[in-house]
Amino acid sequence: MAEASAPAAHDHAAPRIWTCGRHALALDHPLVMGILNVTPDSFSDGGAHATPDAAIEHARRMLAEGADIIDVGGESTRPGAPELEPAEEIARVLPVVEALAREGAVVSIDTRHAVVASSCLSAGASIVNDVSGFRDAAMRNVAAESGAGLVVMHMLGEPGTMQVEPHYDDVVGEVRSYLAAQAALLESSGVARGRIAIDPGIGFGKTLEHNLELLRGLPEFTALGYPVLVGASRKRFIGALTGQDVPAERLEGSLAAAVWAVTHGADIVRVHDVAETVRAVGVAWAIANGVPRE
Ligand code: HH2
Repeated sequence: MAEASAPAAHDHAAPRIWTCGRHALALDHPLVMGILNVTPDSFSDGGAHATPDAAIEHARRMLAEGADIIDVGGESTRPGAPELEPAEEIARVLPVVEALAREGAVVSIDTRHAVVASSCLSAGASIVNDVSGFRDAAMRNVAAESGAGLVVMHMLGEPGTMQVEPHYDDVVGEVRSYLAAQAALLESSGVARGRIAIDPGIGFGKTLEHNLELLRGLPEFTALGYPVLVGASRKRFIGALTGQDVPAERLEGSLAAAVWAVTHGADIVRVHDVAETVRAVGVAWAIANGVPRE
């Protein structure tokens, strides 16, 4: 009789690939996406990298620390944040995207606006990270006409109102169905399946308990077959658990969440503290899967 098999160790021979424009990202180890906010009002590091030179310098540091992807955002999506004019968003992000792409970095553009996404793709970005999950038909067209990687995230409603008494009957089931439907919509618009990653959208219209349930339910997202991205870094639910009001002080909780995520099915973690995350996740991954082959 066959022995009950242990959880599948990682198959080094055939890594899954996330196709992001000219980059084929192997998912044989967790990828770290470094957050680059080119905004005066992000919740976590508001204004620290608001000029192009400061932002580019910070991105170079994150790349040196082991970031696989740099996620450039020009519009804060913190709860209640005002919506930005796309022209202003483009003015903030474009010089940064251009410079980093020219240096060979895998650049993701974090935007809800089709015109911003298309300008940044022309400037060399390889990934479109849309917190509104490609709800906008114009955004799906930009996606279909490009070869870019796409992050489809779940958000309940809009940033202005998402935290007003969010309710689900079954948060994991509902978020999972939404992501599956949005990914199918992209595929029916002509996007190759291998370009799509999904993200349960920690903090986007979720209570503390919803966030915890989503993290506990990660294997259900992995089961959809798309790479799974998790963005928990410095978020409010961590502060709620640790009693820390200042986002930049939430390092240990952020590392715990990243380690949990990669050991429960996440392929990509979106983080502020790259060096610390690379080390923490590297150790957790080695325990779970063995040492990656060079
Ligand atoms: N979280 C934020 C922004 N973009 N994208 C993805 N895919 N997943 C996330 O969880 C996610 C995201 C948070 O927004 P913001 O308030 O701008 O803060 P920061 O970018 O510093 O995390």
